[in-house]
Amino acid sequence: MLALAGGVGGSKLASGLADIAGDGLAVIVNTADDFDHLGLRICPDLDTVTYALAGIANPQTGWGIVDETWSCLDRLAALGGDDWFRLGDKDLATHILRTHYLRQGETLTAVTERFRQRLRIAPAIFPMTDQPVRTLVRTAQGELGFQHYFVKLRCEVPVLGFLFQGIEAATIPAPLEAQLSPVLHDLIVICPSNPFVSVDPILSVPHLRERLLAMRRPVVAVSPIIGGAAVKGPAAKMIRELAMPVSPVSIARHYRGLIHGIVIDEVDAAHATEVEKLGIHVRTAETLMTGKERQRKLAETCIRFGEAIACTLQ
Ligand code: FO1
Repeated sequence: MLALAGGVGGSKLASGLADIAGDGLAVIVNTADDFDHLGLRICPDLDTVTYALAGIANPQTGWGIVDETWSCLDRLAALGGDDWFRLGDKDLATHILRTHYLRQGETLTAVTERFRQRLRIAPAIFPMTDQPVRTLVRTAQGELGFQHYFVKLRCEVPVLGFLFQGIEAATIPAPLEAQLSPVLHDLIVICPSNPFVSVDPILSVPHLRERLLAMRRPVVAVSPIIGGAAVKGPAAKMIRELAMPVSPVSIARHYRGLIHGIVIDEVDAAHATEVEKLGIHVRTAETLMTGKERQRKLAETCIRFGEAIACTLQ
């Protein structure tokens, strides 16, 4: 099973899928949120997914490590350093070591694999590319770096669109390339991550979307929009600012041509007919993942849904 994931929502479903599939799961993670901060390479989505799969994620924020302390950040602020991006003491170890290995010439794929092994995580975790790709948010104030927009400006500036700087030169890392095979994976799940800034960068890596389609396996997305709002993050606000209706119909339209089915929340059941008119199968479920049990249940729903779709693809 292959999963495409960005931040917190994606990491939760990835955890549920991992509970069922173990090392049969491979997660492809967005790296366009990555940035260099205080001399360190920060890869928020890779870390969010890694910490979730390792069972050490901070349950309050969804990002960072559980039982975090902030001594370093406090000292940094006392010395006049930037503290708008909150790097916890434990989390810092990841950034320091990753930056060290990258400077020694290792690829991000190799460093991610090192951490996966040390943390005894069963599923494979792949950055979408080893080349630097950076999301720029187009606004009336100009183009803003993603973390500047997301954390520093708290997504308050209206968005006009997005650019993935460096995407043309990005390539699929060889270990990920080897995974894009129907022999290894019978289902592709697009996790309930932000479609514009978490999933689109992955799908924009040259040839990746085509390689997924060529697998001819069921592709199932989970809507990150529930009852006209996003569970976390700015997805709903972005959809509104891009002049689309805030409903799972917009998510289905966005992924049209790639997905065969979409899981929408029970509260959105009234939208099912409109989605089906797009030629996309619909399954309704409880998609709010409050707790391990619900993560697993939603993962099971995706798997069963994929199996039902597979019968129609023969
Ligand atoms: N998100 C915040 O809203 N504020 C932060 O200070 C913050 C720090 C941070 C540090 C490490 C890390 O891995 C993630 C962090 N995030 C923070 C989350 C991150 O900005 C977003 O979750 C993703 O980039 C969006 O998917």
